[in-house]
Amino acid sequence: MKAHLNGTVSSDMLTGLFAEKKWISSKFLYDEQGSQLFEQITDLPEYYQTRTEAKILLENLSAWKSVFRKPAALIELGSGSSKKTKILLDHVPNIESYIPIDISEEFLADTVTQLQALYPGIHIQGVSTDYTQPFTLPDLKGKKKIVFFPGSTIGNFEPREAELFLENIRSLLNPGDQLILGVDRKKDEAVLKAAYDDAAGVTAAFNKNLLTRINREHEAAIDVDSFSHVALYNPTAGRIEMHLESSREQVLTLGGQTIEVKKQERIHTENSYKYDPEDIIRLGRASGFLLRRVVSDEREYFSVCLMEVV
Ligand code: AVI
Repeated sequence: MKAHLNGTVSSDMLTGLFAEKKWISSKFLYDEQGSQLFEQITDLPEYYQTRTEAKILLENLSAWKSVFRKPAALIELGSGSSKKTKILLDHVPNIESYIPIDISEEFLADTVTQLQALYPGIHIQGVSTDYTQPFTLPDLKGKKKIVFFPGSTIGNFEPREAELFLENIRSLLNPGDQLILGVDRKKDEAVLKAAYDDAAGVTAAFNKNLLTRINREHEAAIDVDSFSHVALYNPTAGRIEMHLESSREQVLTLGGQTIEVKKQERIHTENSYKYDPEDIIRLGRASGFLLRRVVSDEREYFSVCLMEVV
């Protein structure tokens, strides 16, 4: 999967470092190196999410076939290489059009060319945009629309942001249109922590790459090795948090300004919210969707939710 919350070069990246509780937005995790590291994360033994979601999709084809009982358009948010979508395109009849949406124009154009050759019977039209911002869809001539948002990316939105985001998606749809949403569930803390603090240190490298990016893009000289990766589960908020913890007291010099960092002070870099079905019902109610069906793996680690516009 490609990065979906692609950040651009901007001082936006530094704002949170001047706050009382330091933070950097997780959208900046996905520069070229970060996107490659994320790709590696999805193959890690501890990161069950990607594998589990693909398995759920493949083992429940009748559920997706019933969504596409009538010919419809499939719209994917943050399509990347459309790896998981191929499961649907390969097995589900009645997908008349496929609209992959991705921020990376070049990558999207390549994917569309490749997919069109593989699926000549499906009309494929890419939309290059930041789908987290309001956008419009091409004219789908009254066809039923099925939005596909896999990967549990919804978990990286703050709860209120997630509601507003889905409300915005809802505004592009009509009653009866549906959303297929992948979410990572609440579970044993040790399983969650391992998924975000793997033995090979790939997630640590992914997190620390934020500092490398700041050094490169802001001519800073942060000693990346003086920070360590911290992943913890916050049960009250129902989320995994990633932080970067300073091993010593130090002063960071950034764009001509200085920032004091205490020993063991943390910079908060990502939240990954976990959603059980009751959380999805609530999210749906707040954004104009009704939860129709939850399909999970046998361990109930991950769910693919079918939601309908009301
Ligand atoms: C992209 N997103 C769903 C990942 C997650 O699990 O929240 C990002 C990630 N962060 C650390 N590992 C993976």
